[in-house]
Amino acid sequence: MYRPIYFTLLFCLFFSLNSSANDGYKLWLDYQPIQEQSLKSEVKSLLEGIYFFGENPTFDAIKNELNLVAKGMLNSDPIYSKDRLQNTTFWIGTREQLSQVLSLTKQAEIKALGAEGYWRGEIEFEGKSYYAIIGNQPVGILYGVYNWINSIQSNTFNKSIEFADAPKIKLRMLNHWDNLDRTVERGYAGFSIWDWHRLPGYIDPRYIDYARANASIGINAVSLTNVNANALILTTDFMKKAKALADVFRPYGIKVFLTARFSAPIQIGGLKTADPLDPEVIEFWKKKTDEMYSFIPDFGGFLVKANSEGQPGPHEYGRNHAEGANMLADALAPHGGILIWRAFVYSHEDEVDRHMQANNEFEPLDGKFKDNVIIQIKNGAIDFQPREPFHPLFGAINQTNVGMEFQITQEYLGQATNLVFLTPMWEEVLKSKTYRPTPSSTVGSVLEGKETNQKMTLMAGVSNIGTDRNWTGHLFAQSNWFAFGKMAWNPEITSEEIAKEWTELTFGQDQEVVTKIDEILLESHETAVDYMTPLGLHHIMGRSHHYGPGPWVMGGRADWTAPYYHQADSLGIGFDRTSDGSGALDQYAPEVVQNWGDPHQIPEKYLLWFHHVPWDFKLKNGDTLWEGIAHHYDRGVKNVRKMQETWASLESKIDPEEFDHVRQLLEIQEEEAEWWRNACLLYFQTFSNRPFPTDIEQPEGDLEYYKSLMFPNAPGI
Ligand code: BDP
Repeated sequence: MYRPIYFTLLFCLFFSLNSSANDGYKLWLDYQPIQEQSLKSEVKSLLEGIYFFGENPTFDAIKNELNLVAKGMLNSDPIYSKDRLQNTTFWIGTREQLSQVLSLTKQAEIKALGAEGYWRGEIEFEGKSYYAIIGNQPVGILYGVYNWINSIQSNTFNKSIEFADAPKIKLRMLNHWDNLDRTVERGYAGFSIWDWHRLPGYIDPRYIDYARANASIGINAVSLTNVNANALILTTDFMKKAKALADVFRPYGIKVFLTARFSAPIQIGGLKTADPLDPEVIEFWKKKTDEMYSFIPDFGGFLVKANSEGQPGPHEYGRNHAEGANMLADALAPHGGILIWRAFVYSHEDEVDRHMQANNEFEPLDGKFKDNVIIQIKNGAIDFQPREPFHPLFGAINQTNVGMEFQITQEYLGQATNLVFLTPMWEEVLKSKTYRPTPSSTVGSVLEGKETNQKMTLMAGVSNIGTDRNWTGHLFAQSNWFAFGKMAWNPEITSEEIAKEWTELTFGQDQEVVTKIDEILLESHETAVDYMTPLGLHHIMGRSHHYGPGPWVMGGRADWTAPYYHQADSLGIGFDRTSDGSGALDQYAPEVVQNWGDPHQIPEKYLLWFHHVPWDFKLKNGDTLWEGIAHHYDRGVKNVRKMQETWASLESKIDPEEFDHVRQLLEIQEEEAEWWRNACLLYFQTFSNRPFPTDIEQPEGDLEYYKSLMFPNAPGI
């Protein structure tokens, strides 16, 4: 494939000298001058008469943001008044602080929005009208301010329209898989932004921008460290470092969590055991937790990966997950802390289909976990594959708090070279009907706590953030960070809404730009599934780094090989998980079993996930399965080219640095899509023994060559 390398070099040189080009650092908070005159004067009149009903660190954070808004949008400074009535136009305060000037009805309306909700609109007082942003707590106001800023950025601000909102999920959390040496497990955007070595003395300004970005999309919790945890994070030195970060994040409403290594009592406590029922172990965790709270009084709690992929856990001592989790939950409870226990468990010693292992472990324990435990469940039962049917645990347990774990970092979805907007995939999962505990239940309604009396709700996303100047490696990967926050705030939001919002905030409101970028975003996930794992194929990527195709990967533990999952043979392909096969399908509600149990009924996107079907199986469009597989792979490649063309057509309207960054990455994506298609089709052809359909671009290259490719230094391992 021809790459205009000189063109690229020229561009790089040009941008390194031209500081006005956009490197993406400001994310969706790039406050550009307001073009529209009436909006401009409206915003100006508000920013020149701000009155805060009190003082606190969150109000300082709001002031900082308003300063940036005034500078960027109006090239001026805001004016903060000391007197509520003198020349003020814009009031900011809590419901209580404004109680004197609010009607009782308005007070009740705002109260109902809860701790993090906000209301913004006009209030009349003594014959004059003021614009106000009000919440029950300062953090609600902060969210309201960001929402107000967004409305200006997207040119929809109208003073006379009231707007109120509140989150539907309580804990909206990023999980960083960051190691203490600053490498990031499955990180594709440079190193960890946590500079542990220079903490606590040095506060990188980037921490504040990180907190601003999170608060602007409603994220209120972060777990700083890898789930494959290092016990050192629980030593006093590291607690001081974590405290420094917690202090930066607090005004932005963000709580810090840490990952706890189950064997820490042995590694840093000098004990001989980590048995959760051992009195010395219990005492170790109690003391550790108390110490943690002495540094971080609002510490969120611990996140734990136990007895999975070689991580230590309660099973070593003959104890179950509930006994392990509850012991830690007891240590946290007096401080109001939360224990998040991951359901991503499977063992190579267990012969049972990996798909089934989490349910087998957790279903019998339903109701046995303490109230301050949340079970964090990945969206699907295998592992963040390009597409997975929803995890059967959603709906199966209903006397335990459950939370969602999505993966924002694109471990299996093209890492930092592929443009893939993940929201349609998340939306598909959230809208999936679980039929349990009630016939109308969906994954989303279960998560929102609507179906049970679950008090604590959680949506976690594995972060895609690193030290790259644009934070996420690929500029478009910013959309996934943004979308995650929006979805955690409101799991009922649609992909279209998020795409439009992100595009407008990132690229402005030119209609052609918005329409075309939204089209790219909204088609990108299906496109990636087509050229990677169509029709329910899964886990066929390169070994360990998970970069590129590897349907031939064999050797070592069976559940880390590809044939374990695709089961291709001369008769057909796919994993039979019906009752004739592994039986995993039976872990779902009977309605799901009925819908998905028949290969002719199941949505084709899940076909090979649950069924082993013959190569000549007829698909709905008349293709045989073999032809269908080939057509999907081919369509994936062609759609990447379509994305390239659409992007190219926007050249004159996009910042040149951003344009070229995405242009180059789309070229890599095209090559990688072709690689996936060629390698997978050539490999599967050795089983199907059928020719490729004539209407597809014939896969070129040699299977042995694709198999020989090695990437020992691929990122994220
Ligand atoms: C897999 C990753 C691995 C993680 C694991 C987990 O490949 O690096 O440690 O998930 O979620 O997706 O614990």
